[in-house]
Amino acid sequence: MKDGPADFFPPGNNDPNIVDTTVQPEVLKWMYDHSWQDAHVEWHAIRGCSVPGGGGLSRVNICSFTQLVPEDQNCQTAGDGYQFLVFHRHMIQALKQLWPNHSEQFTGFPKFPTSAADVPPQWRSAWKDWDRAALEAGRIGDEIDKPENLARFPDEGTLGFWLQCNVGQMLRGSTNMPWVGLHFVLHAKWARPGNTTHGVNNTSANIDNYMFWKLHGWIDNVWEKYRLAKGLLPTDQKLKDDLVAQCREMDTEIKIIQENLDPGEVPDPNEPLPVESGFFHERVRPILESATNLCTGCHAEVGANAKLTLGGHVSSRKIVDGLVDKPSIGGGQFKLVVPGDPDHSWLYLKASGRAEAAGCQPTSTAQCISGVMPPSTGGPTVSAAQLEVLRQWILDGAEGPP
Ligand SMILES: [Cu+2]
Repeated sequence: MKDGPADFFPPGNNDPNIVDTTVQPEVLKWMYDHSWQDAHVEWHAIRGCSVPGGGGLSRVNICSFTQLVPEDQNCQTAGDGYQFLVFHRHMIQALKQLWPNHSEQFTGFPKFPTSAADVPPQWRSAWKDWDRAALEAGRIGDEIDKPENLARFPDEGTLGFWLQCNVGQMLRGSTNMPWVGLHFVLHAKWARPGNTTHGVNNTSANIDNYMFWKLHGWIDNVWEKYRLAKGLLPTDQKLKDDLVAQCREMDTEIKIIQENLDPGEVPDPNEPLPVESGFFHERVRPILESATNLCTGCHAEVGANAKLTLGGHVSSRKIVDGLVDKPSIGGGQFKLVVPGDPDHSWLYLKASGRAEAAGCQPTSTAQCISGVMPPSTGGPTVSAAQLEVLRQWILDGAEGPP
């Protein structure tokens, strides 16, 4: 894959003055394959559910998923400003992890761009100077670690609000907050009239655009500089938890889009789980949710593959209920778990790589998909010791928590 921006021209028009810049085609394809553009739209739309006509951008009637609608709504609270920062950081980090050798594409402007020299060559001829308010706001961002600038923002959410929200939107109760509107003017500045298929001002496709990541990366840099100046570290547990929460929200939105889920099929992520104990909960479940086996990457609580949930925001009781004496979808006559009989339990057969030899017979409701799980060409990834735990649990009657 190449570095830097990719050129994009509208069909039949190679005028250099109309060229737009996107991320590299490989990245574009990955994002479309994973419904990132649509999920990004839904993420913003679900934060507009409290205003009349809000959520209107949604293609899946996202506001009907009332259990997912955040209390913090778009540009109403500092909490929304904070989520804005965390969510866009989650996207940036995910892309950098996918393409560690091309992270430049997802890295922000090193400073607020103030002249044509600060932008890619494709955009230089279109450079126009900022007005004074925007220029001053950009300077505050670059110098966020100066005491007088730190003092303007009592917390990260207030900073996020200031960076995100539009001209005229002021945070209730805030004082000393300078001009608001940076995120919007940055988006507007790189819009290419007549070439908006992947335009940074095209709400449904703006993440395609190279400048999207430059401007959001700059916003992220400002936030990080603020955090460091305030003594907050990238390794702080709260930040990690908040990033995971945003990752999960995006995943849920992706599943709603890709699998056409109804509101009734999506659990409430804020509903507390019961405190549980017992062999399954303490010994088996951690194997299913471990980072090496990653079963719950595909078998989580929302939109699970093969309708099989092995972890996520769900009680162990519910996981076990979904396994014991339940038919499989890919294991023919086999049930997922037969108490006392691991060698006829599809879950165990799949995890141990013995499904192929088990003699699966397709039925009217279940075909036979006998490859090892998690998918691998080198045999089971669940270790021998872990398989022994799983086997023991089934032999002992496959009990769940009371
Ligand atoms: Cu966004």
